[in-house]
Amino acid sequence: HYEHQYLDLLRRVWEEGDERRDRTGVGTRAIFGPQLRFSLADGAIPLLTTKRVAWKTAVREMLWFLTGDTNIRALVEQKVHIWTDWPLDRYRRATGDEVTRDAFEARILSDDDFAAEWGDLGPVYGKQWVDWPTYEPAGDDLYRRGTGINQIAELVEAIRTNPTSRRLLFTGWNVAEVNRMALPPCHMTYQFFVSNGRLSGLLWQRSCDLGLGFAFNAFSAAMLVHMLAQQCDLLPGELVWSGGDAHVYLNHEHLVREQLAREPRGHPRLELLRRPPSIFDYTIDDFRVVDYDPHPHIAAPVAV
Ligand code: UFP
Repeated sequence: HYEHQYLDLLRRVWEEGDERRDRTGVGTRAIFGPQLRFSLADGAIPLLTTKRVAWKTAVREMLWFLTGDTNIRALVEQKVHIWTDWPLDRYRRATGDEVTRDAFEARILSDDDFAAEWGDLGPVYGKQWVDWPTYEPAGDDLYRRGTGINQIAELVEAIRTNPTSRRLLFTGWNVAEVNRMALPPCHMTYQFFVSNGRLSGLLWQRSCDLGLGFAFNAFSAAMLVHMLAQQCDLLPGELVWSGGDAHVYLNHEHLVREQLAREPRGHPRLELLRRPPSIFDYTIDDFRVVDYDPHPHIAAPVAV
């Protein structure tokens, strides 16, 4: 079963990882540079079955990235809460107001000015993916803003017209702007490879929270390969997931023990119900996962 690769990695990091302090203060055990491979043939997708994963949340997030939006408001409108903790933390620190998450989100939805000031995450994924900023010389050491680069549109065009290119990639890691992001990209660089009519993708994830992040990141990356393959008249090939710092937070011990005690079950498949006119035109209703019968969800705290 494809999921054993993940479970083996989880076990290895927990048993053999280097225990260390991390940025969040929670503490992790970590190893460096693991790689996992998942087939995407016939709708296959690396969706974990040893716990229920809210895959629709991952779809909504991916579609939000593709719009270029960097404000949490559009996510909160769809009841997606995964990005709220960072702006909430910033707001609490800046104002001393110990507002609850629910009250903060309610205000993001009801108050335009508040959402603009406190809901923005800085130039995170969406901005870099579809509107990477450029600058043009405007005389005397002055520069003016040029037209942004849509890396995703260029990628689709390149896969279609130059499938053997070794430059089929996009990245969220804008060196000049990482300091202004609420969270620098974790799933930072994606590369693609076309062979025998199949499109494969490689994700380089510099930092991976194996207990929480991985389930989403692997599903999202696989889903993106399925979408790109559909748009480029190719079949999906493989997802290669490459981690940099692959870690388990010390307060996720219950999750590790519970998940390792469970057996993977079934092979869920992703169905794209429609072929939209472009990679930017998918909606949540275009995605269906079938044969997904996972073990129950396991709650675990997010390290902010
Ligand atoms: N993280 C993920 N996947 C994501 C995401 C965050 O695993 O998509 F946005 C985790 C990795 C790490 C933390 O535990 O969030 C980011 O912290 P740092 O920037 O210090 O690596």
